[in-house]
Amino acid sequence: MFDIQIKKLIAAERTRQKKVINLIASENYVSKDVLEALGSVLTDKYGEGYPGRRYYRGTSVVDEVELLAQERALHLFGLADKSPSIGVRGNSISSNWSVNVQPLSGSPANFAVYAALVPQGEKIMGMELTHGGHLTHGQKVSMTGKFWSSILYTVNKTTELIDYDEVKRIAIAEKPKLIVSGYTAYAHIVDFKKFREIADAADALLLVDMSHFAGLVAGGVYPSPFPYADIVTTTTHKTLRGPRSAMIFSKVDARELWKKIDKVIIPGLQGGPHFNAIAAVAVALREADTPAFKRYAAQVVSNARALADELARLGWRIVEGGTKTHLLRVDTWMNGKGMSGREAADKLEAAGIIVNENTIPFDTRKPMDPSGLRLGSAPETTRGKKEKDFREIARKIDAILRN
Ligand code: DSN
Repeated sequence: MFDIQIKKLIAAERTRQKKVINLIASENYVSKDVLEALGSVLTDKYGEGYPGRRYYRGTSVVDEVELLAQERALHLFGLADKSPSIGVRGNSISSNWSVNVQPLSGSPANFAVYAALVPQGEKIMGMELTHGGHLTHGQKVSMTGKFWSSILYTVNKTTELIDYDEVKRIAIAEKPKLIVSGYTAYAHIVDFKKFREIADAADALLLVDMSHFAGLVAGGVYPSPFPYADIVTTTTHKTLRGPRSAMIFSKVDARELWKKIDKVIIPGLQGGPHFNAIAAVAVALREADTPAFKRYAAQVVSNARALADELARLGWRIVEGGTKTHLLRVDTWMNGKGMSGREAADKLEAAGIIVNENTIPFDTRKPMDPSGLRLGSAPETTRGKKEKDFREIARKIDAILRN
């Protein structure tokens, strides 16, 4: 590379990544193949539209790239029919699900779903940010909470888990057009069947945002939302271990949700697809469709549990009482007896452990300086760490925070 400044910065980031223990729950380390696809000539090509229906010429190769990504996405999540045929959108496989692989990231993916399916000003219902929901699940500071009227549900104060009866009560009373399930900081298994019943009782669409646990679904260690959801969105760079990108799956039936979503993505919201990212997603999807990835996903969950159990043994309060996924939240504030999440994250960073400060349910502190930390096991599991390593990381965290 001739640009010495950027070259140096890339090298510095590589060194930083190598030196630290990375417990960011939404990060991971991609393969060389994913990086190669990202850094390929595919970045040079414009191709607004969809395969076979573009506004640009010279798209025969990128059409294949996009179709391959769609095909692999449907296959990975068990949505492809056994017998290949011409599919619902001209793909080489048929399926009761359609997938759009063009969203540039998770936030525009969620935004596109609402824009396609919920008239502006109507109600959407998602989980409160401080309890584990995402900004784009209708938080007031997000455009999703400004363009739509958002109803936010919380977890139960005692268990810190979803109270399905309460969510149902709110949904029936408020009658949102769409309910969001799937979170950024919820460490337990979501009962998607119950969410389907809630959505049906409220006559609402069910969107599952599986961004955080998509890799766990692919690896068979987290229940699939597809039997119950109408729409599933996901980013591709967390547990799924791909590049920064996103996908929207929609059920194919008489409602033709996919047609409305496709129209919002382009021409409604985005321009030309990032074909280098789509190719890198295709690579990651193939990598995730292997026995090795299944072992990885199981190890991710087992490692998170080892981390949570050891921290709990050392006296730290784990939100929700533990974890069943790749992430956990630690209450560092402990009703004023401990330290804020920001202070804890600063101390850990100074000692080479990278985490993010995070709110805990019913937090009395602000999101910029909340009461806890969120820890995740996916990146360090990619680096080969096992349960004993994570127990050791827990002891390091304990020693740093108590010092
Ligand atoms: N902010 C991301 C996360 O860390 O979970 C989601 O967008």
